Amino acid sequence: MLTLHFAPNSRAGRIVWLLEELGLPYELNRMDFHPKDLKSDEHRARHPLGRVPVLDDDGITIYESGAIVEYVIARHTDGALKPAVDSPLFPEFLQWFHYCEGMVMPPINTIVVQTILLPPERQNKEALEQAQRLLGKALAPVEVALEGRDYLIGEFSAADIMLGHALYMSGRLGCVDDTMKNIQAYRERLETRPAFQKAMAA
Ligand SMILES: N[C@@H](CCC(=O)N[C@@H](CS)C(=O)NCC(=O)O)C(=O)O
Repeated sequence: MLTLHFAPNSRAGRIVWLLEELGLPYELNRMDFHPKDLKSDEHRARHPLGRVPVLDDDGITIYESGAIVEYVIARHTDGALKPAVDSPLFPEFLQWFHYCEGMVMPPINTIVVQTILLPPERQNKEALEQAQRLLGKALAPVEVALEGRDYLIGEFSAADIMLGHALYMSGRLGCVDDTMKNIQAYRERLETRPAFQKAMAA
């Protein structure tokens, strides 16, 4: 049985979205997004930094959302939501899949720290503005890639679960500027997917 260690409004939503898209049975271990749960000895035994998501697959424990997505696809599907290695879509799939945690999430993390996590007296306006500029730069190629396409590689794939979730989070933080029309339409398209809605309601 797959058990997802989960907290709301976190990257754990990606994994719920994935499992719902795939129709796989799973259990949720719901925790609060709070140190009392995430930094407990019990959860640190699963993830040394006390973070989510963590997946447990009958005693196999794995963390890092991208790795979990890859693991579930490899071990629990017949290659769903991922082009075959010899497909012309494969390189682009890999690129956008990893672009998410590599390029888009770092400035989002800084924005969250500088607006939500730090008390106002410790917030740094310069760091915030730099992260906002960086995020704008990181999203520009995504805006271009989505021109004339419904999804990042054309068809819906796990890259949309990674990057789409990041864009959803950045939209909620008010970080996607109004000029990025393709990204806005893409987010709205993703938000109509029943699996996405179930995941965000979890
Ligand atoms: N790169 C990791 C990031 C994991 C991560 O930072 N998760 C956040 C939630 S989105 C977390 O657990 N934060 C709790 C904390 O930092 O105490 C992944 O993709 O799984």
